[in-house]
Amino acid sequence: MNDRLLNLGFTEQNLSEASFYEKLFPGRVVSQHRNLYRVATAGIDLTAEISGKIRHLASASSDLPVVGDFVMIDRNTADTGNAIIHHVLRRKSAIERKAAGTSGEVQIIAANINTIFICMALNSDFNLRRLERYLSVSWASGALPVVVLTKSDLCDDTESMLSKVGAVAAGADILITTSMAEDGYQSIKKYISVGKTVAFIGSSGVGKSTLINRLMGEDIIKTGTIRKDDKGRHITTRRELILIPSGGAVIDTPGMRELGVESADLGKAFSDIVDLAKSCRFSDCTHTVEPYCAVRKAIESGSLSEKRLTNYLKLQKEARYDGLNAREIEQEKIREMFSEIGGIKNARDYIKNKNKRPS
Ligand SMILES: Nc1nc2c(ncn2[C@@H]2O[C@H](COP(=O)(O)OP(=O)(O)OP(=O)(O)O)[C@@H](O)[C@H]2O)c(=O)[nH]1
Ligand SMILES: [Mg+2]
Ligand SMILES: [Zn+2]
Repeated sequence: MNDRLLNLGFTEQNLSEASFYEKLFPGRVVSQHRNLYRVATAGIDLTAEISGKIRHLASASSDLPVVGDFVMIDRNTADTGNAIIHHVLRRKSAIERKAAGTSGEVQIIAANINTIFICMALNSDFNLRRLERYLSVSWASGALPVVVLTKSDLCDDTESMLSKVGAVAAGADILITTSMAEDGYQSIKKYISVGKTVAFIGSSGVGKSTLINRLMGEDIIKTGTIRKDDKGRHITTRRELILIPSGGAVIDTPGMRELGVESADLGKAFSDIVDLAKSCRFSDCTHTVEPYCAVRKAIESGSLSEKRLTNYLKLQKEARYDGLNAREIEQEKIREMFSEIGGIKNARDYIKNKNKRPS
C-alpha cells in the first residue's frame, strides 16, 4: 500500500472496497467548509465537492461525507476545477450527536476513528454528568473511549479527581495530562500510531488543540484563552484531520456546547446500574418508586450516587425518544404517565372500567 494512504488510515478492507470503483481514486476527508471538502490522497491534497448523485440520493445529512470519511474521487492531480467525490466508503465508526436546535437531525461529528479522547479539564470544567454523556455517545460510536483529564497543573488533588472519574468511566482508560510540561502528555502517545485515528472531543477551552500542537511538536493550530466574561467563545471552529509526523492521524473538533444523545450506549456507560437492576424485584423497575429496588438500595447505602442515577434516567429518556415518530412518542409518554399505576395495561383497564356505566 502507498505510504501516505497507510498513514491516512486506509486499511486493506478500505482498499478492497475502493477497488470496485474503477477509474476513481481513494482519499480521506480532512476538513470541510460548507460545500467544499479538503481531501488527502496518495499524492496531494485536493479541494473537492460532492457529485450531484450523492447530493440527490442523500436522505439525511449523515449520508454526506464528513471529516474522517474515506471517499472515492475522480482525480489525483490538481488540474482544473474541484475534484468530485463520487462515493463514501463504508464507515467503521462514527461519532453521532443530535443536531442543535429542534430539527433533531443526526449530525456526524467524525468518522472512522479508532480512539476517542474525551477531554475534560481538572479545573472548573470538571463535570461528571457531562462526562457520562460523552462516554455514552462514545461507546455507541464503535470507537474506544479514553478519558483524558487535562490541565493537571491547575489541580492540587489529582488523586481524588481520578477516583471520581474512575467511578463513572468503567471500561475506559483514564489519563492525566498537562500541556505545560514535556512529560505531561507522553501517556497519550501510545494511542497514536501509523494507521490509527484519534478524535479529540470535549468542552471548549479544555486544551484539545494545545495537546495536538504538542504532539505535532509545533503550534500548527490556533489555541486560545477564554475570558471569564466570554463564555461562548470557541477557539477551534471547524473539525480537522491532521497527520502527525511520527505517524497517525488526529481529528480536532470545536468544543461542543450541547451534546444531544442520538445513539448512546447506556448499557456500557452505566454498566454498574444495569447490573444492579438485575436484582430489582420487578423486571421493568424504573428505580423511582418501586419497592425492593436494588438500585435505590445502593443509593441508600452510599455505593451509588443519586446524581448518577438521575443522569442515567435522563439520558435513557432522551435516547428512547430518538428514532420514534410523533405517534410513538405520544404512546411512550402515555406509557410513562401511567407507569405508576401498573403500566399501560392497567391504564387501559382503568379507563375501560371508569367508562363503564353502572347498569
Ligand atoms: N494551565 C494550563 N492551560 C492549558 C493547558 N492546555 C491548554 N491550556 C490553555 O487553555 C486555553 C484553551 O486551550 P485550547 O487548546 O485552545 O482549547 P480547546 O479545547 O482546543 O478549545 P476549543 O477549540 O474552543 O474547543 C489556552 O489558553 C491554553 O493555553 C494545560 O495543560 N494547562
Ligand atoms: Mg481547539
Ligand atoms: Zn429498581
